[in-house]
Amino acid sequence: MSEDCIFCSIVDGDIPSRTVYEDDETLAFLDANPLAPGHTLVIPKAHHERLNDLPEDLGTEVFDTLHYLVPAVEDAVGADASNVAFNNGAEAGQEVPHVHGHIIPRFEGDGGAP
Ligand code: DGP
Repeated sequence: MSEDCIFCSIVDGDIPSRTVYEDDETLAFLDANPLAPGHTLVIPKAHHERLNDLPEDLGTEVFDTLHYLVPAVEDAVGADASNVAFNNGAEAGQEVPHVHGHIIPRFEGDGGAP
């Protein structure tokens, strides 16, 4: 837990979010600024800023959640495909310094990758 981390506040329930999935180690919720319907973020509950900082076993938990959720999110919104991405570090566009993977549903004819 980091005092001034938005995503830690979501884990703690201090900031509301739309939960998509939760287990002991990971949480998934809808992105507040969705790039597509169903745009979902998957995070470790524990605070780690970047993938580089993530213990290997927790990385496995995050990947397991992504592996389960990608087809579930696609099915839920009727998507044909999805972009699954991590912005890793501020210079790479990471705005929230708590590891998170994006699941961005994609639809035929929607214009290609973001
Ligand atoms: P990134 O650029 O990879 O750090 O993406 C951060 C994402 O987090 C961005 O798509 C918007 C989302 N986001 C930021 N603040 C909040 C919040 O308070 N709630 C939710 N649900 N999403 C947020």
